[in-house]
Amino acid sequence: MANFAHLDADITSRSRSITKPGSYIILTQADRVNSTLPNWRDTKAKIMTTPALGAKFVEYEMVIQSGGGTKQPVNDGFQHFLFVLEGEATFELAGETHELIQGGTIWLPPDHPFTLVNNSDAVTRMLWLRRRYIELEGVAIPDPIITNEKDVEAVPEDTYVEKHLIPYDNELGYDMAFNLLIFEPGTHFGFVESHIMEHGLYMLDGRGFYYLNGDLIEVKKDDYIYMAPFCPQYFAATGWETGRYILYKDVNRDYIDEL
Ligand code: UGY
Ligand code: MN
Repeated sequence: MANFAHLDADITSRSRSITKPGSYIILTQADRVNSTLPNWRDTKAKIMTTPALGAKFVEYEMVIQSGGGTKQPVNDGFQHFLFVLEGEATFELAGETHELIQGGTIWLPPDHPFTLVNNSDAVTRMLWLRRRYIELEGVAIPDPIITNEKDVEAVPEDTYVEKHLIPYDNELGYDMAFNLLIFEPGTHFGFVESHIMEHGLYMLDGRGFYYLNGDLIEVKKDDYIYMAPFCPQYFAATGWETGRYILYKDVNRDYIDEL
């Protein structure tokens, strides 16, 4: 008989994932499952959101082994956001190489083929989001962004601070935001939000309570949350550590294309 002794069978305390389509999902790291993506070698993709949930984007946690990465340039016509959760990666765009470390942040407009390889000895984990770009007549498509969250200034936002990793506030060319929200323990939102924008949320540090559409759920580092449009949402940071999460949302468009 196979020996499963190394696996934790404590299902009730281990599984905290919830799926409420049309509302939200919580997908914990322990409950995520590996997929193989055809264009990636020695890499497992944990697919966290797709249109199967009603979402307009696809988001992955990519786990890239030493020597792993893209087999051929990613050239799919979508816009891309990449963020280094852990480890290092060599990113190549238009013949230029960039060495990414933890916190490395990339935004690419459509039609900017890139490669990404883990040349280090350790595993690299990345967040990757792909979405169709919505062009605006008369507004130029912005250039790629290659930075690190550590170099982005935090701005005050109600009861917490946040870093706008994509500078969408002053630039209609961007139709997505990726903000890094930072909460001191004990701080919380000033109100329960409900809005048209979808969210993909990855907990980077700390813990807290998320109120989602009537449910109050404890969340912590490495949990993932998808929030559908108009899912009422509220966060309160608990624990002893500063809480941080990175949050996708759609911005700067008026949704009439969907009529
Ligand atoms: O900007 C936002 O929509 C953000 N305050 N929402 C969230 O963190 N759930
Ligand atoms: Mn929100």
